[in-house]
Amino acid sequence: MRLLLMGPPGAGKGTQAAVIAERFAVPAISTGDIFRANVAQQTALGVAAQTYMDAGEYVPDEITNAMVADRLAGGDCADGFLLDGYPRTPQQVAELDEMLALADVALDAVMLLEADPDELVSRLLARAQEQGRADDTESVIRRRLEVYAAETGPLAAGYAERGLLARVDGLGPVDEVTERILTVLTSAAAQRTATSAP
Ligand code: B4P
Repeated sequence: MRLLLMGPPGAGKGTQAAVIAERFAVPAISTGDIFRANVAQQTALGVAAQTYMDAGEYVPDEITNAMVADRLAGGDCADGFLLDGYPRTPQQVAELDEMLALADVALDAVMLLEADPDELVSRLLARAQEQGRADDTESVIRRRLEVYAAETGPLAAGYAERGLLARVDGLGPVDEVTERILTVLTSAAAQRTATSAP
């Protein structure tokens, strides 16, 4: 399975990605996690990304696209992957399309986790208390939500036109959200098997 998990900050992408990836035996690739690991180690990539992340802005496309291309070239992605938080801009969508076309593979499904802004802010503020992430202050959270609405929200329409988009309600207990996603993916997997059958 080749899957995308989209949704605003705090919708539960990272939370759900781990479970789904395990269920489908594919690597979960979170651009946010890769950036944070690089920031923690102060690599050149981390230094380049940190200012943007701390301000709630997106890291520039050239940096993000090169990082994802490199990660998807890993042998563990040959049979599938779950991309969490990528693509987030039209240029990232175009670049991912090109990467997939070059590898002669296609996406199976794009899941869009949805939740209302008040819930998102309260989840992220709760996480700020638990984990102290630099970008989980209220003003930066509000900025991340604005950037998402302006740049990433509109991308869903393109995937809907391709027949790939599944909207999933991200409200409620984590297990229930997982069940909703698995229901969608099980039917996508069945469809994939049916269309690839001789
Ligand atoms: P991310 O790491 O992707 O951060 P995020 O959008 O906040 O999502 P995250 O996965 O952490 O949170 P989740 O919703 O799971 O990105 C961080 C930054 O990296 C970006 O702002 C940007 O600067 C940069 N970046 C990343 N990708 C990029 C790209 N493609 N292009 C450019 N820049 C990029 O969970 C949030 C909280 O909610 C958690 O505490 C969780 O425990 C809780 N939660 C989850 N599900 C819940 C539920 N059902 N009920 C209650 N709480 C729940």
